[in-house]
Amino acid sequence: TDVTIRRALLSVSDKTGVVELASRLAKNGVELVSTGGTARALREAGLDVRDVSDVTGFPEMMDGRVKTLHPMIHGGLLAVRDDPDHAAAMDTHEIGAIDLVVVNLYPFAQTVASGADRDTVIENIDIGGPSMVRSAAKNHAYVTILTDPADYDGLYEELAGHDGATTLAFRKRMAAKAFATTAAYDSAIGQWFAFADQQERFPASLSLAMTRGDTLRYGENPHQHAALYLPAGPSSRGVPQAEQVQGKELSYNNLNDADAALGLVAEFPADRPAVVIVKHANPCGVAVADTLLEAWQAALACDPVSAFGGIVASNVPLDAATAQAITQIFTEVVIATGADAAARKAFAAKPNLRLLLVESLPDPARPGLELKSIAGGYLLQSRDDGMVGEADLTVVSKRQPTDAEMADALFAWKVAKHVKSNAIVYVKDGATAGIGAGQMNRRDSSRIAAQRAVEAAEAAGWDAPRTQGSAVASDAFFPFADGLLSAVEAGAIMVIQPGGSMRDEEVIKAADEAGVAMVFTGKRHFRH
Ligand code: 93A
Repeated sequence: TDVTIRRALLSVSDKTGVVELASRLAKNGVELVSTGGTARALREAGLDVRDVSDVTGFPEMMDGRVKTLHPMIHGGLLAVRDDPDHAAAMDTHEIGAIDLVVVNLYPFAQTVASGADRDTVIENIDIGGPSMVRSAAKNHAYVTILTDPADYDGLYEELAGHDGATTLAFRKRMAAKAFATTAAYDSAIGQWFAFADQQERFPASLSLAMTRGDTLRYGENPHQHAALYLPAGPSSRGVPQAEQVQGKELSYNNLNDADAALGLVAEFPADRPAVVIVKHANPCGVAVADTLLEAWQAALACDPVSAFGGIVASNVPLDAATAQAITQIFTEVVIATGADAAARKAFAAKPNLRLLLVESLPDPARPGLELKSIAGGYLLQSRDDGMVGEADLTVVSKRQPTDAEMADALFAWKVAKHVKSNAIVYVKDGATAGIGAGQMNRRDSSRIAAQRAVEAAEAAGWDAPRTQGSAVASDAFFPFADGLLSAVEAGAIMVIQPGGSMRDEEVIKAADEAGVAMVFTGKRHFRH
């Protein structure tokens, strides 16, 4: 059962040890056949090699996709040499037996790991290699298959101990390894296909093409260091850079809050003025109105206490009246798509106020990634570009919402997306009436939002809080009816929420009993 090695086919991507192996084989009088790159490496080492194309009578073609896939190769690998029919076929077609195959495969897994694009990954799916490996391994009664440079030493021992032949035991061992290798290889390919979508959405490794912009005075707190990094090269993400027109140096928190304010105000089409006031990255007042001044006043009225030291964003250029009004309270940052000369003059009276102007608003639907650090790693996710319009909503209540209720509900939903969870947002007539943010349970957020509305009414001398007759948004579903009922108690007559709770039926029943209209978005907006 020993088989003397007379002819070897070498075709390796990992060329480790292949020159030494081929030299030893050549010294034993073994004929060497090889594919393009491998043949080149062997010739460079001064060895005599026959090209596969010379054996097959075909050139290696189609970018190497078809090199060894040929009966002259596979006939030489698969023939049962003791079978007269097989032997006759070999004779007829002048197929020479191949006794040893040394193959290792295109580096598929390494290519995926390198973050290569889809086409490159596909090109690195080896077809001819595994075919030869499997042909040789199937026919291990006659053929020796080596798929790992670590086994070359074992081959030397075999050849030395058996007069240039291998034993059946060795060939069997190598065949088993060969099938395990091709199985693992195909399994990696299968995995990649199954998860290719996810893999393509994110880089295989993170080396952010960023350059350091300003070193910031400090981070979130004075004992933390901080710097601003910006995308290297021209901004390719369609996000306009802000220009600072006046005011103190921007701090880490200023940048973070201004980003939150601009991101929210950009959700409102610029055909109607909108104002957002942000504190600690949460909106504390949001309003749209016929004029910018009215929008500012309505946004401020929601929570005048929190607005102190806030960050103000507008979706339209600032005018003098609004600028005047904003400067009446202490404001850290104002960011807008412009400011006329009179508005600039009004701000100039407050030299510390940071005025930022952007050419345009960032597109809320733009693609992008969000990075967050955790101990020992980073979390990367696509940005929350979820947008909900009236057409996406399902009315689940018996009562149909009115147009005005629907408008307030969609407004509340936009705001809730930008409020840290748990988020509860009441909206009445295009202005937030109460916002509950960042609580660990939804009931507390609801309570805070309603309480804010009561306090705002007291401060403004209104008869009733503006939660009366409001629409309320919840960033995630109400797990129980009690959350909805407390909103009803606060005066909500319209509810917008994702739906999808186990107790949806109970919650819908409660809404119907209270005569409240309710819509499901089918989408939630956690924000942490
Ligand atoms: O592109 S292939 O799937 N088609 C083939 O016919 C073929 N024959 C050998 N890949 C093929 N190979 C692989 O080429 C081998 O598995 C080995 O990994 C590589 C060696 O190519 P070269 O000798 O040109 O460096």
